[in-house]
Amino acid sequence: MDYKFLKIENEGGITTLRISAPKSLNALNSTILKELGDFVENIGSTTRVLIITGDGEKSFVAGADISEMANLNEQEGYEFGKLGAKVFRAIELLPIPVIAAVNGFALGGGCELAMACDIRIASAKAKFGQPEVGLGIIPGFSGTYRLAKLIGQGYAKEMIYTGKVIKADEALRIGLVNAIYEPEQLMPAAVEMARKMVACAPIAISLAKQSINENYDLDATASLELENKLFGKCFATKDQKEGMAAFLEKRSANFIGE
Ligand code: CO8
Repeated sequence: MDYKFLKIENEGGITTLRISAPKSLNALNSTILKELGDFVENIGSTTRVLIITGDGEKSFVAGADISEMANLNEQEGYEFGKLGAKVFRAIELLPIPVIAAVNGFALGGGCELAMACDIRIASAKAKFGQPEVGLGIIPGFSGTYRLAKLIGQGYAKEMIYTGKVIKADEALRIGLVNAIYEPEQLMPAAVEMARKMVACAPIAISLAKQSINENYDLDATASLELENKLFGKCFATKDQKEGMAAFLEKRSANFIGE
């Protein structure tokens, strides 16, 4: 599939995906959502880490496309929300790390997209918010779920009920992002983080991600049991033998993803 709204580059196992709809500050219309869904479904094994960012200097993603939503009826609203939620869930379930490099506005569906990624880092110019109630809707791409899980119900409710937009330093303070960089340092920082991940055992990272993701909704006993099972699985991989042999032989490990 040729993408109209996605710009994709791959170097050394690190794929950078830029959402590019300059006329609407990269707002997500249904074509972009379908392109994202297709990209995720066909991502292939050359991508070891995915970085998602927004094209241009101003915006990561300024939300779902308001002009497309303006005249939807209840059923159409349900379907549009379902499409976004499905694509974001597919991103969350990718068996590789996904870093959101938030370069500007991350509002509504943009904040929700960033939250579907494993890790968020931001430009000092980034702004975050769930302004949907000001438009007469609620966060509909899984924002009520993920924001409350990520930063706690109290502050999530304040952000969602007021629709307030917060700056990068406040996003850092509440744990919505891991780190802030000067705008020109954001992508180098994302790539540096991704390189550290590429140097590690891919199956181990994938199992760690599965454990963290699935533990989210389990009780303590089930969580620890799951982690125990996935921990055991690591010992069926060649990379575990290689990683430990390399340590004992005082050399660098050469992981093969098996
Ligand atoms: N949708 C469509 N167009 C947009 C959007 C958007 N979300 N955001 C910006 N644009 C367009 C503007 O309309 C404008 O177009 P034009 O040049 O044709 O007038 C262009 O982008 C540039 O925007 P501005 O002139 O407004 O730029 P400013 O720098 O003045 O302001 C802002 C930037 C603050 C980002 C401002 O554009 C804004 O407030 N945008 C809307 C942000 C917003 O409310 N986002 C949430 C949308 S709702 C949502 O995401 C719901 C997700 C769940 C959906 C569930 C489905 C049922």
